[in-house]
Amino acid sequence: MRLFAAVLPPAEVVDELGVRVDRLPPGEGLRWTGRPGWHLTLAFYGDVPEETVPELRERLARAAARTEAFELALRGSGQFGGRALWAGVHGRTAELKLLADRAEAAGRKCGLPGEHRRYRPHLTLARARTATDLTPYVTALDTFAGSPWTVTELALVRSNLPVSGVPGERPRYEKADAWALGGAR
Ligand code: 2AM
Repeated sequence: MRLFAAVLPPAEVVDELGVRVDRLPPGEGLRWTGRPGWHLTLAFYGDVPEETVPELRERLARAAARTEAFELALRGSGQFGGRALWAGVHGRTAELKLLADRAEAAGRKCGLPGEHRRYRPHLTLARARTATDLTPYVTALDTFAGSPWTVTELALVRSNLPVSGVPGERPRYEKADAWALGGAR
């Protein structure tokens, strides 16, 4: 199954951002991510063999236990090469990165291939099929400052890719498991 580790912002934080995103023009060629699935990716595992999932869960449970709860807030926006528009992350991002490193290491130790990209905390809002000028969107979201919240858990999320073949249909995300961070007990 296709899995990734993530931090899931609470509903009220998603709603605050949603209000701002609703005011943006839809834009041609932009695929907006589904609001119920908004997340901060920590590590992407791709297709994980069924027999590897128990070990991955165990290692993620340990990674969560070793990491203290920490505070974050969504703030501002940015883009990756005109291909992805995202909301920015503010607050204890060093702790977020540490959690991402641990989540990635959990996958690697299970033998899952992990591309080690430089970790850039972000919440993807839209993707563009071709390089697009996303500057107006980034500018419009510049003043966005969401309420801070305390990250208390590490989630394992299952991504169900669309099977209908309908263009533009989005993957469905489903929380498969979650573990309390060490300091959150
Ligand atoms: P993104 O927010 O930067 O796009 C589920 O697909 C999540 O895993 C996405 O939010 C995506 O992060 C992240 N991800 C990282 N590497 C990926 C890859 N190679 N393929 C698909 N998703 C990936």
